[in-house]
Amino acid sequence: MTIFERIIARELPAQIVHETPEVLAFRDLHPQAPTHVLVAPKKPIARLAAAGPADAGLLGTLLLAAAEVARKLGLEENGYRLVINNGADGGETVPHLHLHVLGGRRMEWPPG
Ligand code: DGP
Repeated sequence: MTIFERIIARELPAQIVHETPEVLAFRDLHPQAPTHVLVAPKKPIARLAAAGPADAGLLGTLLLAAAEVARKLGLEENGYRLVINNGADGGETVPHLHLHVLGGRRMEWPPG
């Protein structure tokens, strides 16, 4: 069981900012921006590459939940960044699909 599954099961504490029947959003333990929230499906999909056609609706739900989190946390006006780290070179450290919502500062492009 991953850390995120344990957070979703309420076995580990987290600062939850948004919840729906399919999605949980909580603050990142090591924030990389003034606002840094992780939006995860409750269904344990390891990473984007492990999602299949049956997950298409859930992936859309995840994106819309990220936009809702950004709206709720006041990021909409100045903007924000969404990130998915997929696999080792992508920087993935927790093998449970999640979107990073980063905001509250100007992001650089390209990322380092
Ligand atoms: P990634 O590298 O994309 O797999 O992102 C994993 C993120 O999860 C990373 O930014 C740090 C965060 N994280 C790791 N452990 C915990 C935890 O126990 N609680 C919370 N809230 N975040 C965690």
